[in-house]
Amino acid sequence: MTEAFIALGSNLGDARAQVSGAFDALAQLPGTRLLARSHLYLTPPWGMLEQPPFINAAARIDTSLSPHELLDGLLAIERAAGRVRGAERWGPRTLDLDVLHIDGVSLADEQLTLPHPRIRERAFVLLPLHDLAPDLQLPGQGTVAGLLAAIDASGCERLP
Ligand code: A4P
Ligand code: MG
Repeated sequence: MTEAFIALGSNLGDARAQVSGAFDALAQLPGTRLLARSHLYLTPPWGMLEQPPFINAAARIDTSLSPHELLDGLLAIERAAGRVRGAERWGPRTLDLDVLHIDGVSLADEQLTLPHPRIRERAFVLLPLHDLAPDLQLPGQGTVAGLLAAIDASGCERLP
């Protein structure tokens, strides 16, 4: 079993319910256990600003799936949540699941880049990841706590 961290995000429909449902769907992936859920965060849109705010969270899992099998599982969960991939990069979505990091894995190919290349720019990823693993070392990037200390997370609100 290998430990991995997944980012969850939604800003269409009942975003909070989508993210809660996605935690449950992660636990149902073959060979996979959900070890921990972060808090939920209400976050201002990043990248494309003219869209609703997001609900973001992160999950810690362990899994016997390979990295690409895990990605395929996440894409299937997104499809089941009714995600339609539009032309717009960074546009609104019912559910977005990204692999942030898999223990011991660094890779970049057509389908998958690990660790996720934009973690350090994103408070909406670092805040929930910090709930789960502040001391996690991201290969080539430093610790989660160090990365979070270096960015402005003031627009993000932790939900009760
Ligand atoms: N892919 C490569 N590496 C990975 C990885 N580590 N995890 C490939 C997941 N996927 C990875 O994904 C496109 C393809 O990236 C996948 O099919 C996979 O083969 P996508 O989610 O359709 O891409 P995208 O969303 O159009 O672009 P990008 O850059 O991945 O966007 P993100 O990172 O998904 O960002 N603002 C807030 N506040 N909160 C958000 O959650 N999300 C986005 C989308 C924009 N702004 C946001 C949020
Ligand atoms: Mg994605």
